[in-house]
Amino acid sequence: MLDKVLIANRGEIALRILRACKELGIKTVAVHSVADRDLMHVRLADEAVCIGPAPSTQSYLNIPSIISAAEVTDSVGIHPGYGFLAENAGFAEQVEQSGFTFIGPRADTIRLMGDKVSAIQAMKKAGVPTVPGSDGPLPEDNEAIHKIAKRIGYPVIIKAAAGGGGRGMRVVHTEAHLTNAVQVTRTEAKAAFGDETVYMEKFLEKPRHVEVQVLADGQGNAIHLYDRDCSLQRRHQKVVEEAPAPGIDPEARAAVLKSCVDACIEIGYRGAGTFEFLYENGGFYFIEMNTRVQVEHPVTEQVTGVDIVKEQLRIASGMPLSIKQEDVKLNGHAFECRINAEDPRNFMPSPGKVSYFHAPGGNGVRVDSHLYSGYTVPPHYDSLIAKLITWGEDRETALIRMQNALDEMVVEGIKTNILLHNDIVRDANFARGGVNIHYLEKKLGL
Ligand code: MV4
Repeated sequence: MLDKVLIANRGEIALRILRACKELGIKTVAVHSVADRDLMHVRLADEAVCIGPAPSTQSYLNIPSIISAAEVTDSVGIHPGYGFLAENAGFAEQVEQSGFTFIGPRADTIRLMGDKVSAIQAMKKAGVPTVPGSDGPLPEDNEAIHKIAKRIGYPVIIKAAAGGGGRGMRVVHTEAHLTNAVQVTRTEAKAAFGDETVYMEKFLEKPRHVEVQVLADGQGNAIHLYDRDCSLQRRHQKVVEEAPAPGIDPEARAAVLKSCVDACIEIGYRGAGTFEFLYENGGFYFIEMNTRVQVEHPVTEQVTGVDIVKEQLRIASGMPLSIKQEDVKLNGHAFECRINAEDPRNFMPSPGKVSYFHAPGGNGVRVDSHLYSGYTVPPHYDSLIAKLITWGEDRETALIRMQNALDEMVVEGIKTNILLHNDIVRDANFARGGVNIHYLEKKLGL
């Protein structure tokens, strides 16, 4: 097992990783910016190193600073968490070249998935169902582009190969708008990512966002931990997630889960990963793969009993998967509400001092949060302050527990989106299950 792990992140996920390390007897190193001296995990870590000023470009994204911190503390592994450097292939490469273990996939796997065109091609080849599309980058020639769109059928969507997560996309409804849309998306992609490569897909109008969690040890073993539904989102920011995805066609689901496991074996995947799909009219369509632990991983942990972060640490230590597919049993249902420090009227971040915090509790309630009374939420980072997770033997029980938990939770001194969550978990359509990716924005009148 890794002797000492440096946690290259902050907030709730840094605390989550720290707890997993402690359970495994791994020593911990917290790295933090000047603005983050008072983070909960910094207090709890065996060692702490300040890696730079508050802006993340100078601290949590500062690769030399993080690798230096690993060197001076004699760390063995580096866990990137999510966001920041988690899916930066260059970082993974430098970590390994400096003699440390990157707790995640190999750098070339991260690179393969970072380019959405190569990710789709690899998955299609491995038998994962994909969206009808250009099957590669769009050519220069306009006539050729029009031919591809005609074959796919309008509406189509133009996406940047270096994009993902909703950045650099444009929907085209008719032939007349195609040339311009491709041109504008290319220009934006070049400016935002330094890569003007774009590709085309059939635009699915009312899909759900359903994703599959996998674990693979890079030694020929791979399993899935079933699926999650993350359709409830606003401006590509997930708001509520649940596991398993409700009301999915059983045959389509069994097939897609198997295809994800097969793909992991085929590409020699190592670590935790997520296959993102659009789900529409009973069919799954792969769009992207995430090569990190995700914010919403706890809902999967609650319904499978598998500790995903501990598995990441075991895999990085060179151990084979500790669980076999047949041992993974789906048990009950789980929801996660992302609690953000934000203004409920305009969704603007609302940092500041938390004068009082009371976490909910009771049967089937989990709170992943670094918050405490007296903590000041800095303005420099993501506004996620807590993840409220509830489990129940069935979906209705998990939902009632979420309603109660939200009522119990108290955050004073800053604005939060708790009232928005209160509204969502009492929404009749949401209670029924299976709303599509546009539901929340429609409900909010956007
Ligand atoms: C799509 C799509 C419809 N058709 N692709 C947005 C985020 C990025 N991961 C992919 N996205 C989409 N790709 C095709 N072919 C609709 C979206 C989309 C979306 C997807 C998942 C969750 C929320 C979304 C919100 C708007 C658009």
